This record gives sequence, C-alpha cells and structure tokens, in this order.
Amino acid sequence: MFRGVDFYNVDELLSDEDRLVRSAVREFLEKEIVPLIVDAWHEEKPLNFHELGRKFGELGMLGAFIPEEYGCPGMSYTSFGIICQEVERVDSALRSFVAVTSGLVMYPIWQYGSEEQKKKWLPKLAKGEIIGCFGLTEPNHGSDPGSMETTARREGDEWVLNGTKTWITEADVADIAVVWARDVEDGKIKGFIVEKGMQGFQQYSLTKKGSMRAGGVGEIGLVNCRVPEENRLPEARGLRAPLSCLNQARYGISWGAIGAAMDCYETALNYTKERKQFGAPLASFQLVQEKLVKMLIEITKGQLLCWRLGRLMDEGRATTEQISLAKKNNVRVARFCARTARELLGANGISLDYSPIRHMANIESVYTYEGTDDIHTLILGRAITGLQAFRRE
Ligand code: TGC
Ligand code: FAD
Repeated sequence: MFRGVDFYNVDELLSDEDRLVRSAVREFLEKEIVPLIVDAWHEEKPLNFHELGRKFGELGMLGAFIPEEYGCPGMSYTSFGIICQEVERVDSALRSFVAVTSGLVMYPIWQYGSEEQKKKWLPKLAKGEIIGCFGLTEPNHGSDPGSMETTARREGDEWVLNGTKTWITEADVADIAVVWARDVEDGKIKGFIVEKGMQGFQQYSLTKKGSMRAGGVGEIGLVNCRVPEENRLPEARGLRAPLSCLNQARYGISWGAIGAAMDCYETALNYTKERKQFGAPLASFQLVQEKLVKMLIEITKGQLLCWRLGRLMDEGRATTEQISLAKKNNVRVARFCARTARELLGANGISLDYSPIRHMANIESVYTYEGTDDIHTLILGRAITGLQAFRRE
C-alpha cells in the first residue's frame, strides 16, 4: 500500500482526525477504486458515481467541511484537503467529483440557499444519494464568466432560463445542477437549483476527451427551462456568489494536485530503483537522482503550502489570492512531476499500466479548469500591483 511522501514531517502537523480520515479513505480507494481506474480511463467509461458516491458518503468524503446540522461530516478544511489529496493520488476525476460536489454544489446551497433548500438537498448530497453539477462556463465565456449570456426571466412564481453551459463535470448524470444566469430585469447574476426532468432542462455528455477519461463531463441546455422561485438561491446576488464557490474547489485542487504528484514521484522512485541499464539501477545515475530530487523538493514545498492554507481556511482567513497561489503552484508541480516521471519510465512511461501518463493527461484539465494558470497569474498580479490586466478598459 502507498505510504506517502513526507520529507518534512508534515504528518506531525496533522490532527488525529486528519490522519484517521486519510487512512480510511486510502484503504477504501486501494481496495475498491484502484482496480477500476485504468480500464475506466482507457475505455472512457466514466466511473459510476451514483454507485460509488454512496460509499464516498459513508466515509464522510462529500461536503466534509459542512456542519453536521445539515447531515454533513462537519470536519475541518484540512481534512477536506486530505481527502482531495488521497483521491487525486488515484485519479483527478475522483477529486473532481469530490471538489465539485463539496465546493460547487453543496457550498453554494449552504452559503446562499434558504433553510428549506439546505435541509432538502445537503443531507442527500452528503450521503451520495444524489449527484450535482455546477454550470458556470458557457461556449463563449470561460475565463470571463461575468459576460455570461444565459438569462433568467421571472414569470410569476417561476423563472424561465435560457442558455447553454458547457464543459460541466457530471452534467450528463447529475440529479441537480446549480446554474448561474443573468436576470434580464436587474442584470444581476443569480443562482438556481435545476432538477433533472424539469421542463426544458437538457443534459448531454462530451466524449473523445484526451484527459479525465475516468470521469464524466458534459453540456447543459436550458430551453425555456422553468424553475420555481423556491429553487432560486435567495442569498446569491451577483458574480461574487459563483466566484466564491470557486475558492472552495480551488482549495481542494491545491491539495489534490500534490496527491497526483506524490503518486508520480513514488512510481518513478520505485521504477528507477528496480530498472537496470548499463549494469546498474537507473536510480544510481546522477542525472536520474537530480530528476527525483527536483520532484521531491517541489512536492515538499507544495505540501507546506497546503498545510498552511488549510489552517488559514480553518480559521476563515484564507484570501482568494492565497488560494490562487496554491492552485497555480501545486498544479504546476503536478504537471512537472507527471512529465518527469513519465520520462524516467522510458517506453513504459507511455503505457497506461503505469500511472504517470494518465496523471499527465488529467493534469492538463486541472491546469485549465477552476481558473487557468494564466488567470491565477493575473489574479496575483492584480493583488500585488493594484492594477487589473484581465480586460482592456
Ligand atoms: P471581479 O470584478 O474581479 O469580481 C466580481 C465580484 O466578485 C468578487 N470576487 C470574488 N469573491 C470571492 N471569491 C473569488 N474568488 C472572487 N473573485 C472575485 C469581487 O470582489 C467582486 O465583488 P463585488 O462585491 O465587488 O462585486 O470580476 P471579473 O469579471 O473582473 O473576473 C475576475 C476573474 C477573471 C478573476 C474571474 O472571472 C475568474 O475567476 N475567472 C475564472 C473563471 C473560472 O475559474 N471558472 C471556473 C468554472 S467551474 C470549473 O472550472 C469547475 S472544474 C470542475 C472540477 O473541479 O472538477
Ligand atoms: P478561454 O477562457 O477561452 O481561455 C483560452 C486561453 O486563453 C487560456 O490559455 C487562457 O489562460 C487564455 N486567456 C483567457 N483570458 C486571458 C487574458 N485575459 N489574458 C491572458 N490570457 C487569457 N466549468 C464549469 O462551469 N463547471 C464545471 O464543472 C467545469 N468542469 C470542467 C471539467 C473539465 C475537464 C474541463 C476541461 C473544464 C471544465 N470547466 C467547467 C470549464 C473550465 O472552467 C474552463 O475551461 C476554464 O475556465 C477556461 O475557459 P475556456 O476553456 O473557455 O478558455
């Protein structure tokens, strides 16, 4: 079983609860998910989250940081991070499922929903009884969701939604979608819980992906889709609401990406100790050692960032920019480690029998979603200079 990479004894900084969560999640993944992942990825047959989600729920892996009063685990943000790290060590699509469910579906309901909405949806989502998705990105607006074209028009006690959301994780299988649309009356962005089967709600899957092939991604069509007022998130007013949800998922990615990097490092270390060329293990050559050391250094720095960010999240003090820095850095670490591990495995690095090439392909999605690497540079650039460079004035 995987033991972990912990050069700076970060483990000592975790609580007993954090460590317990990690070993329970790790044991479950090793037994039930690892054997499925290569075929699911190779054949692009997404894992069945309707089935697996219930097991995730039993282990407290969904909405980990949301309080128990809503039937949720009520753990710390650090524990949420550890869960993300463990699942992404296996495959980024698993972390996507956990981060989308927790940060992009449960969080907006918890923060912006009515008491009735929280009581109705959060316990079911936490148990994995239903699956949710988050519709922000549109065909013409990815990095700039503030320009979204999806509209919401009030008609009596209902809202009529029109538009398309694309590249949506679990769109095709979701039971509910948290959808963002612009009110044609006041021009403000509002959030809606759209339920499967509602009139005018269409769900499609996107295939032929070269990344995230063990998970589902799709499109949402809203064609005069009628949603009752009771399904509008009453406290969500403006773009700030969906963007605040991204903080939660970006935080999960910061931890998750280091999980993928750790798996790549371990795989490369074990392989190069075993594999012999020129009569000696690859790991005995200086050029190979340098690559392994560079991976270890980057992973260790990423782990320390995660730990500190986790503490700031637990204290309610983490800023958007601190989250951006960790997302940007740690995804870059994962990208570097996946590529380096792939290289160290030679031709075997091309085979899906070894994980680095799968992580390498998955990380391309992670580099792009939840704010591209460039967008996080610009968020940080704005924070340190006071000058925005996203759009021309
Ligand atoms: P801007 O003027 O900067 O902000 C509008 C209002 O929102 C506030 N705000 C935030 N609040 C909380 N958290 C954040 N991260 C926030 N970012 C901004 C801001 O203070 C302002 O508030 P107020 O009260 O003054 O109105 O808006 P902008 O239009 O200039 O955009 C800024 C920018 C580019 C940073 C933003 O649009 C952005 O982050 N773009 C990236 C889009 C993105 O990340 N999309 C992700 C879609 S979901 C996804 O990818 C899921 S992947 C699935 C998975 O994880 O598996
Ligand atoms: P664009 O915004 O068109 O960007 C293209 C390129 O231009 C990028 O390199 C970008 O960095 C660069 N660029 C853009 N603006 C600037 C600028 N001002 N300055 C410099 N460079 C710039 N979205 C959801 O809403 N929900 C989901 O569940 C979801 N899941 C996803 C799952 C996967 C597997 C993927 C790949 C995407 C998912 N997305 C989701 C969409 C994701 O959030 C967007 O792809 C992302 O925000 C980028 O938008 P875009 O693809 O339209 O790229």
